[in-house]
Amino acid sequence: MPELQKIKGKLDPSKPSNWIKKLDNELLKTGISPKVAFLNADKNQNGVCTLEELRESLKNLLPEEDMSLAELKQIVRSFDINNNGLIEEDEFIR
Ligand SMILES: [Ca+2]
Ligand SMILES: [Ca+2]
Repeated sequence: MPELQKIKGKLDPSKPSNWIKKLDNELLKTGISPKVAFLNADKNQNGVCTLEELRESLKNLLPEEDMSLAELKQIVRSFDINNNGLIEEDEFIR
């Protein structure tokens, strides 16, 4: 799962994020590909994933985890190559 490795690599290593590991396990267990994960997260199917959509999607995958806004922003930033605050499909898949 190289995309998740990418997230892990970019997160602040001084703040261990347990839920990323759990998410990794969850995706492996369910066999969801990054593309499918993105399409699921993109609720209104407009080709971009907002922070809010990401939060909903992660909440569904990991209902017991309470992710902070700061963590979510960090994830969006780690993908957001053109810095518009949104994750486009090709930013997520690449
Ligand atoms: Ca969307
Ligand atoms: Ca973007």
